[in-house]
Amino acid sequence: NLSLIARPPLHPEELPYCPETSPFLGGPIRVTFPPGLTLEEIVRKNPYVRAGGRYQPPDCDPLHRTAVIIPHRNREQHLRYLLYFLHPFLQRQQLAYGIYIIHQAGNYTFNRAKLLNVGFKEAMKDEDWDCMFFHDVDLIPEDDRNLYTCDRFPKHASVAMDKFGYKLPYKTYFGGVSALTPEQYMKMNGFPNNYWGWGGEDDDIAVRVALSGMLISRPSIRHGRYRMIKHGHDKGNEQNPRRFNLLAKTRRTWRQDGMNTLEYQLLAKERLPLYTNITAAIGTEK
Ligand code: UDH
Ligand code: NGS
Repeated sequence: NLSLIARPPLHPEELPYCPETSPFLGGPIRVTFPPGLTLEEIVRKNPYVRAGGRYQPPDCDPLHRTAVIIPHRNREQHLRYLLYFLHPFLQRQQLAYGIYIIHQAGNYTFNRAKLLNVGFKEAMKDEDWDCMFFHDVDLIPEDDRNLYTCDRFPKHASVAMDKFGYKLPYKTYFGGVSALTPEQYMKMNGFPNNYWGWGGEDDDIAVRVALSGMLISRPSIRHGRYRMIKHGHDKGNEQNPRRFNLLAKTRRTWRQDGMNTLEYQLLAKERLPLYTNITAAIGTEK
């Protein structure tokens, strides 16, 4: 029956698949920071976003399901700006997505990589995501052709940040925004749990990618552009003096520290209008 074969593929709810390239992409985005922005305003501007910061294209069956994991403590204003730009950005890409904020409880030294491990674990309990975006709260993407989908290899997305003159600061830089499939993530045993304070954890992650036999994939320098919201050093995230020693040992430690040794206490998981808010107690340095 030819008429059946010729019809676009339908999923059970009778929607056609979304196209390979979204018709809604607009390219470069003018990123400025409107004063007095409120969460209510962002909610109003994104009527299709559901509780927990979840979205599905209304008129097509998405080809990709992406969770965005954002480590967070005490950066409420940055968070508002990121949500303001990120929700419409992801919708223009016709993705099914969910946004997760991983909040470190207490005042102990910040641990970005461990929070990302917590985010991975908690997001995967919700849904069979096919791509995880690990996203600093202060980086706003400036071009929607920078697709929030995963590649054959772990992807480093923030290749052109304004603060580095829109180029990589060094060849193996893996900080800012990166994306892995759950398979890639598990293959490298997730991220390290033992980097407390600023610096080095992103380099450790890049080393893990290589040690587990993978390469790094990157968008083009034209598309992977980000504007960083200017800020000073955070209290509670001082430079980690141990980072160089830890990095020197990654080859010996990556199989013994990571997803397979992750321990934390989930204090709250709230489905807020624009994101799922996860609060975790992640302990202290041994
Ligand atoms: N983060 C928080 N709260 C903190 C610390 C870090 O939410 O107290 C998160 C946040 O998502 C941030 C990410 O962790 O984007 C990375 O931390 P960072 O922004 O401190 O790292 P970055 O390298 O900045 O961007 C370091 C301070 C640079 C000061 C420059 C002064 N001119
Ligand atoms: C490297 C850090 C990275 C950091 C990068 C950019 O030196 O964690 O600088 O820093 N590695 C070590 O400290 C071992 S930035 O210019 O954003 O402050 O991401």
